[in-house]
Amino acid sequence: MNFEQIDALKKLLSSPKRIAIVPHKNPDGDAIGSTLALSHYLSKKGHKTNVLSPNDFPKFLKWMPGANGILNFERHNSEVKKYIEEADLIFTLDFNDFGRVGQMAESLENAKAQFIMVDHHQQPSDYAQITYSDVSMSSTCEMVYTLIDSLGDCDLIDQNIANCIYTGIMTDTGSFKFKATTSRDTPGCGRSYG
Ligand SMILES: [Mn+2]
Repeated sequence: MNFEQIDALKKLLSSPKRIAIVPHKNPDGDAIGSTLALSHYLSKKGHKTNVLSPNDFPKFLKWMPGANGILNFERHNSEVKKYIEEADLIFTLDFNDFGRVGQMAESLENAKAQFIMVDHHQQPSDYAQITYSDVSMSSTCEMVYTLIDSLGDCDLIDQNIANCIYTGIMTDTGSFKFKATTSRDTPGCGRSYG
C-alpha cells in the first residue's frame, strides 16, 4: 500500500464501522483465508464485521477459525443483502471485478458503502475508493498481512489470524512452489512505529 492509501484507510477505520468482507464466487483457500483473517483483525480493532460469500465454500476449508460465521448469498439471501445495504465499508478480497461474484453483483453495485479492494489479479476495475492491487503478491493473504503491517498492527496478529493467512499463502503458492513465492522480509513487524 502507498502512504496515501494507508492514510485513507486509517481514517476510515478510526471510528467503529459496520464492515462487509466479500470473497469471489466459488471461494478457494486464499479467498476464505484472507476474508477471515481480515475479519478477525478488524473485529479486534472494534469494528462489526461480516464475511459474505456469493456461495458456499469447500468442506476442506470449514475448519478455519470463523468459517462457521460466514453467510452465503445463495443460502442467506435476505440477510446478506441487508448486511451489504447497512455496511459503511465493503472490502472485496481476491477479486477485482463485480463479474466475479455472480448474482451478488447487483447488491454490491447498489451499496452505499465505500469500497476497498485488496487483490493480486491483473486489470482491476475501478469501483473501489481504495484500490490495493499488486500482481507481484503471491496471494491476497500475503496482502492482508502487508495491510495489517502497514497499519502498524502486527501485534494484533494472533493464532487465528496467522492460521487464516498461512492457509491462503500455502494454497495460492501450491505449498510455496509457484513463481510468486518470496522470502520477503517484513518491513514493520517486530519494529516500532513512530
Ligand atoms: Mn488468490
